[in-house]
Amino acid sequence: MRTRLLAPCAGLVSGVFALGLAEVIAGVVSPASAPVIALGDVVVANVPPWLKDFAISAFGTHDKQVLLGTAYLIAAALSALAGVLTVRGRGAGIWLVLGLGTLAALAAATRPEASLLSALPSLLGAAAGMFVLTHLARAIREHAAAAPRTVAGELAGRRAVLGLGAVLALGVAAGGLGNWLGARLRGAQSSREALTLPTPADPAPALPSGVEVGVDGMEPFLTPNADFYRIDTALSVPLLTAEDWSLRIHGLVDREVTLTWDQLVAGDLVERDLTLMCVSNEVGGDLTSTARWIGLPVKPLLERAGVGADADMVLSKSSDGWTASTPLETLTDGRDAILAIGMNGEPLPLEHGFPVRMVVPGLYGYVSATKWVVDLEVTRFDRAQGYWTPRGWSERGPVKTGSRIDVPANGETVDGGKTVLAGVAWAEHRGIGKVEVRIGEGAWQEATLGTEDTVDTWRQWYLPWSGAPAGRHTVQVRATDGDGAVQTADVAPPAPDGATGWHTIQVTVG
Ligand SMILES: Nc1nc2c(c(=O)[nH]1)N[C@H]1C(S)=C(S)[C@@H](COP(=O)(O)O)O[C@H]1N2
Ligand SMILES: [Mo]
Repeated sequence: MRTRLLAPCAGLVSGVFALGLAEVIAGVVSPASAPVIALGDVVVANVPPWLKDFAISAFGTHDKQVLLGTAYLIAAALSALAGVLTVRGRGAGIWLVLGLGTLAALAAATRPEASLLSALPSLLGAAAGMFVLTHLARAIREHAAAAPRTVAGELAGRRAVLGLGAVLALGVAAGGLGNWLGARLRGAQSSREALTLPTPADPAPALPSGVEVGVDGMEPFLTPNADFYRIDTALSVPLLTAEDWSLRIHGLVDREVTLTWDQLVAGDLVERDLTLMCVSNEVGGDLTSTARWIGLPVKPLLERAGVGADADMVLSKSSDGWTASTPLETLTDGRDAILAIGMNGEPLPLEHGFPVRMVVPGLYGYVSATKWVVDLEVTRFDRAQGYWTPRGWSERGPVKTGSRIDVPANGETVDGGKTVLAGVAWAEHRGIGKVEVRIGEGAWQEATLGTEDTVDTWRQWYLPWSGAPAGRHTVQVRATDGDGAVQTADVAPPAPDGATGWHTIQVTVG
């Protein structure tokens, strides 16, 4: 065994051990205080809009895994470096570990929901890492000093390798234990499993027949929870329980209101279908899904608190400090803005905001759909900002009219004899009046619409297409909303307030 190879391995192994131990402690303290999560959160909070845009368009809803993967790769490289430095007898290796641990501890301790304990995982992890690294380095140096071909040298080498393996296994096991502990101790999963959703006082009618156009390859009208798109800044899902949840309504109000879980479920719950859309959705993108939500209307709650005459915004906040700025009028003009607890007949999944999130028809998620919501501050746009506004996104985010071709897929070859074009269109809270399709430079042809569920949900469409000549064709779609406004052809990127332009695909007729 060469020292040259053992040194970076010792660093890596110490790194795994340090992070594993930190995970266990974070499992007890709070999952978000784990060093890589805490540092990753700082990165997420400071990404420029173009980079967030790029990450979402390149990796979609896998942006988190990519970020975490990158973070672990960097941690691995730095650990290896610390190993090499330490084995060579340089103090810089140990200082590197201490520096990283301190940075991560600071990041964890300055989180919105942090306590003094939040610094512990990184500090103790770093201490353990320094201890293990120092000892491994010494063992490796002894091995190198002994003549490698002697029995003593062989033994020292074997001992070094065994030691590395044992520490590595311990670290990995600790990491797994930490994650398991985190989920159990906070009880979010068991709280969710123990719940039975209350029956809404005002249930949604059965889905009208014909909301699905019945074309192969189309998504279902209601998106199963497991397939519902997910976007948020939380590298580790906030773990709340229904029993401990409460919501504070304050700010420009006559009286503060605190709502507990029991009070929420005892209220007049409504059930509503609503399509949610992310402002980062590119033209033709899939960051939109539809669910049947159960929740408590926001309006009567605000009335109970008594909203001041000069208020024009509600800043909703999640347990991990994320915020959304929602125009007050969209919460009081009679549309179905709700504090949702149910999603397609189940309690909210943890990653979709358990136990309570907000949804507001007609607004992009970043200005309305706060998950893990715990605080509503009645305020003004000239006094407060939502999370994404100082990061280059518009303070208001009404959903823009849009449409998408789902069948056939872009670049697909179809049978010219008889085929069908199909997709979805949306104009939340205005509804869809018309969808038109154009093939090449031909005339716009009106598609057949699926039955409307509500003006707050997307609408499927289809257009039979037969007798097309062989070759490549461009297909475009545009929608007209319920007020008669045609979807704009102007091409705009997602930032700052939503992408526009007509979805255009290429289809080859075979
Ligand atoms: N707490 C919290 N809520 C959040 C976000 C977030 O980052 N943190 N992202 C918002 C954004 S940008 C969107 S598009 C929707 C997505 O909701 P979903 O993940 O349930 O689809 O959640 C919104 N609510
Ligand atoms: Mo979003």
